[in-house]
Amino acid sequence: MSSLIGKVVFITGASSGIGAACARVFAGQGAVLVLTARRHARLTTLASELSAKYQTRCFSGELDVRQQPQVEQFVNNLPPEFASIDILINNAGLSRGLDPLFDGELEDWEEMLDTNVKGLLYVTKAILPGMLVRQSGHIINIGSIAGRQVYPSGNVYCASKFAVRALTQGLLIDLVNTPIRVTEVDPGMVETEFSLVRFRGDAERAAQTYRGLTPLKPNDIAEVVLFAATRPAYVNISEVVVLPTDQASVYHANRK
Ligand code: NDP
Ligand code: 8X3
Repeated sequence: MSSLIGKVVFITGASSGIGAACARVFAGQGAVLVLTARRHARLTTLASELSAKYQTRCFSGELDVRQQPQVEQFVNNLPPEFASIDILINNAGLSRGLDPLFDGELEDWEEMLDTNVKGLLYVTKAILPGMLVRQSGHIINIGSIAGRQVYPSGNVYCASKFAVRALTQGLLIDLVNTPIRVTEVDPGMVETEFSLVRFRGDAERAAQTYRGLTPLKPNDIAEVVLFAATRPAYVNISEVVVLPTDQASVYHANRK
């Protein structure tokens, strides 16, 4: 296992779910963290927890990945000890609504595509040049099984995750002549705030997503991300699908 001690890990969407779990597992391995999301208060709380538990050096900042100039400025103005990013975890993402395409809301479509696709591109574009100069780095994108199969009313969310998959594959090809690694981790159902966000705070409807089955926990995904990040430099885990045992595909779940 390659050491993460002192490696700088930049995480988008670290205020909740999979992103926060990644922060915890990487902190446990001695990494230095840049925690970003829009809800800065949550990041401050997480940073205090990690510094008390692991003496982690954390820099946290409010960042909306949809705002390209803000992303560029944020990355270019990181304090020197956090500026040489070794690992980027492109995790920020969301779904809005679950409706047939013809009933979809324009603003929901914009939000999903702006966050999941353009946001990932903006952050990558801001961070990758430094990795190229240093000839070192690892970009880990959180995709989804929704980027491999389309489910009813999943239309635009699925399209955004299919795009993440295409971008991961494109990056992998474009970076083949460099030591920079590119990984995509595609989870099935993980119990986070994802469904609460999708259904705009309707907790009862969100809970239905995981009804009668045992979903993954955010930490299950974080451990897979950690595994990919700690392989020897000549090994690239290019893609991993992680499902709950109770889920076989977007269409097949074992609900009791
Ligand atoms: P959560 O809702 O718990 O976390 C989503 C994170 O994304 C939050 O930290 C949120 O932070 C951040 N985020 C959303 N919009 C923006 C934005 N515009 N700028 C910056 N950060 C943003 O959900 P998950 O942890 O489940 O989701 C993480 C990733 O995992 C997403 O890409 C999702 O698509 C993917 N995924 C989730 C699955 C699941 O079943 N939960 C399955 C497969 C993939 P804030 O609101 O503070 O900005
Ligand atoms: C989240 C997984 O299947 O609920 O990406 O869309 S799913």
